[in-house]
Amino acid sequence: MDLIKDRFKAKADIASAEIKELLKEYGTRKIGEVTLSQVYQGMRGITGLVTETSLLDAQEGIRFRGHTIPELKEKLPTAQNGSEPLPEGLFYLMLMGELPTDEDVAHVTAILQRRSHVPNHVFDAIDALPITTHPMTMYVVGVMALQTESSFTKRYAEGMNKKDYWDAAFDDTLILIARLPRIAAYIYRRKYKNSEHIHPNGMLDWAGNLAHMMGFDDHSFRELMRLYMTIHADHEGGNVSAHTTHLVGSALSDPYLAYAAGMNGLAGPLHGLANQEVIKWIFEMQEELGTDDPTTEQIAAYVQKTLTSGKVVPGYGHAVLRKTDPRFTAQMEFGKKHMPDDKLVNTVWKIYETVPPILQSLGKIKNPWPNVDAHSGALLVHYGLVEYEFYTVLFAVSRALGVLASLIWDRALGFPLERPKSVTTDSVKMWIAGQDEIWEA
Ligand code: HAX
Repeated sequence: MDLIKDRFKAKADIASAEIKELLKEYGTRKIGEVTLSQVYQGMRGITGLVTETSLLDAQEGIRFRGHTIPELKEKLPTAQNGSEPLPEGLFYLMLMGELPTDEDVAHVTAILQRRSHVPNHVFDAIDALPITTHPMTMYVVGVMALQTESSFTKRYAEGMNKKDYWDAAFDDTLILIARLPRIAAYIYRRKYKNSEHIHPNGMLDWAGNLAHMMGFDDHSFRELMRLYMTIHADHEGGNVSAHTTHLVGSALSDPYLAYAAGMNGLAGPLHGLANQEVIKWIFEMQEELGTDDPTTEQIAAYVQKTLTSGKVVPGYGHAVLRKTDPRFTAQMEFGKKHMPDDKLVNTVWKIYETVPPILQSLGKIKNPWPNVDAHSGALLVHYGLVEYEFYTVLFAVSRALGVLASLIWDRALGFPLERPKSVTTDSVKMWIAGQDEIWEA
């Protein structure tokens, strides 16, 4: 691993010096105007974070180190006989800022394989939970149990020099990413397959092995996992899971603690849990309508009913995006290639025709278009992965690649404790009445 570690360190030193220069010259320049609405309404549009791994454009969608999803599909190495990008390659790209060669990706795969052994106490911790526990709770408990392995925490206790924080974060990250597929697959087999566990296959890539350990050895399912793990990995820094990981990490909580915290955020229905909510919503619609092939008129009526009962239409809308999510489109293309006649997948496409004009007509929704979660479940159901409560765990395994690559950068660049200013409504009222100067506090 020293090879990529050294390469990374060289890059981090250059970037660190560059940022220092930038701040020396432009540090006091105002970027953006913060309004009272922004303060009260989820800090939308406030630029207040640096995340090096990816950047989200409201119209175009996500770019990973400058590369769009269609570009990644062309440029990242694939598995032998495969055509989908290997997520190890995306991890390398996010970490190093440059596209990996086939050898670089093979190197990362080998690092992960060598570090994938999960200690037994992690399984014991998961087994201690009732079988009815939500898979995301089991997952976070598993990650927390693995925290006993943190070299960041151990080295910090031994008096680690702050210059070495990135190095310890690097070690923890590679071990954590290596072990997450095993933890996820263990939860799946425990909860849904009578605890009949499947050993890892040391010859497989990271995502292929996840598919294998879950019990899906179909070639196209492995390909789906490679695509899935790639497109869910990162969405710049302000989303709940990325921001939480960054925030908790800023207290020098180790990567296990920071990532587990972020995944608790991913488990919320407005964020990553939306992928289970979409399929649940479609299954309920099918049951109510008594058909697995609803017409667009039937779907439209069901959408209206959802809205009238004060619920959101899951899988639609976004805090930043203002167009169809390219992660949705990538999955749609996968569906067209591998399962063009699947009824559920076709229903997802009919929902895509039906929902945006209805949401648009409400006049208040800033983005009526589908996000990543609108499509993923239907592809999984096609292969028999019908246990939708598990879907967010897959999202979480993928998201580790982005948020942990970012966390290494946070430590390499010496980012400080995050501590924005908050106000009270009383202080806001006094500020409005000209009796206080809270904004300068
Ligand atoms: N269905 C119904 N109403 C919606 C809606 C949807 N899909 N999307 C937004 N709205 C509503 C909001 O609830 C809000 O209503 P109120 O003014 O009554 O509170 C109004 O429209 C304005 O919201 P917005 O500014 O357009 O959207 P936000 O930035 O506040 O919220 C959300 C973004 C993603 C949370 C929102 O679109 C939503 O709840 N979508 C459904 C859940 C979902 O798919 N989440 C996954 C998002 C992607 C992601 O993180 N994946 O992991």
